[in-house]
Amino acid sequence: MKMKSFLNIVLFVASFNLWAEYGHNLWLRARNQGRVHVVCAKSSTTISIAKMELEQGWQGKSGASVLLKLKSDKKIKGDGFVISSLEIQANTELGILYGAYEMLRREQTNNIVSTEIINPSYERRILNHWDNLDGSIERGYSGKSIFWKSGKDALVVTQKDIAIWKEYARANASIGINGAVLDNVNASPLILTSGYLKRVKAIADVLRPFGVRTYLSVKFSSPVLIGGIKTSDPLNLEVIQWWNKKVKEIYSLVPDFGGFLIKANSEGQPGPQDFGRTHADGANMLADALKPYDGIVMWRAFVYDSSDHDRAKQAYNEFMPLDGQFRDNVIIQVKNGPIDFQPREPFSPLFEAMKKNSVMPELQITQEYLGHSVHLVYLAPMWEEFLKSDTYQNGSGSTVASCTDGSIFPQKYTAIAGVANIGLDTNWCGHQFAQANWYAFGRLAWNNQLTSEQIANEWIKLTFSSESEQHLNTTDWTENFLIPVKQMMMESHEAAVNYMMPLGLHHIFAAEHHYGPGPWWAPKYMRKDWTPPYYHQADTIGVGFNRTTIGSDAVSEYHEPLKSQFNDVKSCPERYLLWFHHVPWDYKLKSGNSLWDEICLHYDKGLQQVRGFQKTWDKVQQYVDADRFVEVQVKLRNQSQNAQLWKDGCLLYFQQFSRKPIPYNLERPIHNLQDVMELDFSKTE
Ligand code: GCW
Repeated sequence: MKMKSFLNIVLFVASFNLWAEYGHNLWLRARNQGRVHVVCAKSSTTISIAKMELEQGWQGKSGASVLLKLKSDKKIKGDGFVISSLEIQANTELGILYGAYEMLRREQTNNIVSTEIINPSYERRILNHWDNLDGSIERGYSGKSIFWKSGKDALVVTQKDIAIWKEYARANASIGINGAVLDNVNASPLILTSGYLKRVKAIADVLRPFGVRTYLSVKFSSPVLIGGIKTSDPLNLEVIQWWNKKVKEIYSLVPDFGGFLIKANSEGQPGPQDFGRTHADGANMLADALKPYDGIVMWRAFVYDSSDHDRAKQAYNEFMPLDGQFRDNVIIQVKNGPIDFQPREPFSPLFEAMKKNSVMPELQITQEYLGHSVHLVYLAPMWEEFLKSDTYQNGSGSTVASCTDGSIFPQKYTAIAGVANIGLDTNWCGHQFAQANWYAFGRLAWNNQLTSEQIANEWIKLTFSSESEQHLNTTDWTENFLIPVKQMMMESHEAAVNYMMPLGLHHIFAAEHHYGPGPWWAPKYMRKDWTPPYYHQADTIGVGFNRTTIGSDAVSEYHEPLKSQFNDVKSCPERYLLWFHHVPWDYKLKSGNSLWDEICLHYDKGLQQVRGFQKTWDKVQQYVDADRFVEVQVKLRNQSQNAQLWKDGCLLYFQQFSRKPIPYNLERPIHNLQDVMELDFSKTE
C-alpha cells in the first residue's frame, strides 16, 4: 500500500478520540486492550483497514495472531465470511473486512467466537439519503447534509468533507451497510450535471474501500430539464440515447456505480405516466441503460393520487398488474406499510402479491412520524414485527423477510433500504439513541432474523462501553444499566404508538411537520387525503377507516387467511383495529373495556411510559458521561411534554364525537383543546 494512504488511515482512526464525549464515535468506541498480530497474504486498502481495525480495537488475548484468509468457498455467499476465534476466511476482501468487524463486535460484547459461516440476508443493504443539493435534508433532524452544501464553494471537496465521508463509510461498513443513495428521491436534475457528478466521484472514491457503493436518485424529466430534449417519454429514441450516454458518463467516473433510485408519478414528481406509459416502461428504459454495467433500478411503489377513495390501496392497484413486466435488474422499492411510515401499519400487501419481480423493503430510519430527533424511539421492534409478519405468499411461514431475501422465489438481486437519519450534527443523528436505529437497520439488513433485543443489547454495550469499561462485566453494570436501558428501548416504540396513534389509528399528525397531534387539521383548500379526518373518520357513531369488504375492500389485497381475519372486527388484531374498521365508541374490546375507554387508556399509558423512561434515565446517571446524560435527560423532558400534548389534544378532540367522559381513574388533561390546536396552527402557518 502507498505510504500516503496508509498515513491517512492512521490519522483517520486516531482522530476519533477528539469527539469522545459527544456521541460522535457512535458504537465504535472501543480501544485495544492488548497487542494482536494480524496476518494476510494479500495487501490492499480494504485489507489494511481490516488489519488496522483489529489492531486498534482488539480486546482478545494479548499477543494473539489473527489470520485473514482469502479463499473461495461455495458455502460463503456474497459478502459473507467464516469466522473462528483467530481466523477470518472470505471469498472477497470485503468479506474479510466484515469478518473483522464481527470479530471485534463479538469481543466487545462478550460473545464467544465459535466457528460459524455468516452470510448476509440481502445482497444490497442501502441507505437512502433524502439530502438536497443545497445541503438541507427532507425530513432530516440532525443538521445539514454530509454530502452537499450551498454557496459558491458548493462543489469544492475539502479535507473536512473527506474526513467525514470516511467516518461515515467506516460506520456503515462496521454494520454491513454496502450502499448509499446520495440525494433526495425528490431529485434535482442538477445531480446529473458534470460538476455534481465530479463530486459524486469524489464521494465514491472515499466510500469504495469500505465497500459502500454509490447510487443516485434521478428525476425522470432530466432529459428535458438538463438535456435540452423536448420530451422525457421513455420510448422516445432520443430520450433513450440521452440516458445511455449519461449512464456511460457516470460509469466512466464511478466504475462500481450501483444504480438509480426513482420516485416517479408520485407527489408531483414526473414519470412515465405523463406520456401515457407505464411504470414498467419507465423503469425498463433505465434498466436497459444500466444493464451493461451491472447497475440496478430501484423503482419506488410509493404512489397515490387524490382521486382514489382509499390511499392504502393505490400502490397495489398500480403495481400488481405489472408483476412480471419489469427487467430483472429492476427492484420495486416498497415502504413497509401501505400508507406512509406511520408509527404502526400492517405490512404492504405488495410484499406478498409481487411474485415475478423482486421487491425490496424501504424502512424509514429518520423519525419523520416518530418524534423527530426529540423522542427516544427504538425502531427495531417495529421492523422486527414487519419482517416477521406472515404474508402467506407460499403457505404459512412466508414472512416478509423470506418474500424479499430470495428464500421463497429465486431473485437475481435482493435488497433493503433505510431512509437515513444522518446529518452534520456532532452525534450524527440528533438524538444519542437515534444512533441505535442506524445501527439496527444495518444489523437487520445483514441478518433479518436477529431480534430487536439482541441488537439493543449489542448497541448498548458498544455505545456506552468506554465509560463502563470497568463495569462491562460486572453484575452491577448489567443489572443497573444494561437491563433498565434495554427495557426502556424495547418499550419505546409501543409507548409512541400508545400516545400518538393506538389501536390502528393513523396519520393524524399536525400538518407539514408531522411532529405533534393534528386530528382536526382540514383546511377547505387541502386535498382530502392530506388531512387527518380522511384517515380517522371520527363521527358520533365511532372512529376508524372501514377497509373491509363492505368498505374500501383493502382487506382483499391480503392473502387468506389474513383477508378474513382482518375483515372481521372480532378476529382483527386490535393493534390494527381502526386501520381496518370503523368501530362504535361503545364496542367492547377483548379487555372488556369500551373502545372509547380503551383509547383513553392507551393515550394515558403512553404518557406514563415516557414518564417512566425519565425515571429510568435519571437512575443511570453514574454510568454515563455527563454530556450524553444531560442531552438525553433534556430530550426526555421534551418528549414527556409532547406526549402530554398528544394525549390531551387527541382525547379532547375525539371526545367531541364520543361524548363520553375520560375514565375517572385517569389523570385529567392539562391543556385546553383550543390551545393545542392554536399551537399546531401557529407552527404550520
Ligand atoms: O413520508 C412522505 C414524506 C415526504 C417524502 C415522501 C416520499 C421524500 O412526508 O417528505 O418525500 O414520503 O417517501 O417520497
